[in-house]
Amino acid sequence: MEQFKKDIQLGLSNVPKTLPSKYFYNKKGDKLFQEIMSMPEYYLTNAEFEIFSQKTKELIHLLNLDKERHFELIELGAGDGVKTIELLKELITQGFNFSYLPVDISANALAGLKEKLHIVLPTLDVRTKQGDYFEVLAGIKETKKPKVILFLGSNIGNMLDDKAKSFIYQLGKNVLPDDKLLLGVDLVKPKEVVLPAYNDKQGITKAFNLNLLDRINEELGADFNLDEFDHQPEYTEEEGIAKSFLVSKIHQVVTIKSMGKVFAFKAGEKIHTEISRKYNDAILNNIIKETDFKLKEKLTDTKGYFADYLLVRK
Ligand code: AVJ
Repeated sequence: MEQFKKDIQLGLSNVPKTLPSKYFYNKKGDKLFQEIMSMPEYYLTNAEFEIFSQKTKELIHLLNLDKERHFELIELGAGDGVKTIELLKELITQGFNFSYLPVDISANALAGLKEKLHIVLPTLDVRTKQGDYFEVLAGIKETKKPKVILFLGSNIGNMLDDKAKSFIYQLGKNVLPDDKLLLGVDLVKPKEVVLPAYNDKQGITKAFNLNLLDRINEELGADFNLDEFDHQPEYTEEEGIAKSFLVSKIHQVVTIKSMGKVFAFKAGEKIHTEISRKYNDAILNNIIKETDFKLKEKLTDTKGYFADYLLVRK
């Protein structure tokens, strides 16, 4: 709570104003994100699900695991686990010996995942961990077991490149020489495909973005009028970064009671709430060049929209 308050205070004092996207995921935000993943415009989930369901055996082969050795399958930002379950099932069928350690910022999502896994894969050893990615990094080192780290769904796309660099660098410092990282990323493509994914006709993404203000209202006693803000996504293929903004429709002053602060918004003033970076080999190679990892292989969907990159230690 204190951290939330600090982050909001800092973001709204920035010029231009920002709010951290990690705060999208409260109970209502989780539900809206579930809806986003099933929208026709949001191609990312289907594309990666296709890879996990159609290329499962190839994926397992690439991971080059030893059936005789117990390993840990750690998933950062596991969410509902729908894609991962495809992999988990096949690993079990093939007789691999492993534990599944899903990590997520949302305790709510983790509880749902645990319950689901208990039903569909009752023999699987599952150990959930709540926290943000950076918080759980150090804990990864605790065991000397071989590890496969999954970071799927283009979740890394919420980080600016410098942050992604330091994250993968840190990850490299916290794993053993044979450990692997499977990184699922959305690929750079024309705006005709990308923009609708962040600007759906039903307004689900808009509600997802606005929920951030609703959460500040509820948890910090603010008086944001959600009707006076618009959702505005931006993307150019040259830059390869989808950006989401909330735009104040009018000049207005918002009070955040628990902080004892007021924030003024000009008509047309934007709050930057999210980046969703898109990648290709060159962009990814630039991000990992100073880390212990190198690209080994990539699996893509038939449309070539999405890629799961296998990274191994240099
Ligand atoms: C969960 C971070 C991958 O950036 O595409 C979806 C979140 N935001 N629609 C993304 C999101 C708006 C999503 N990630």
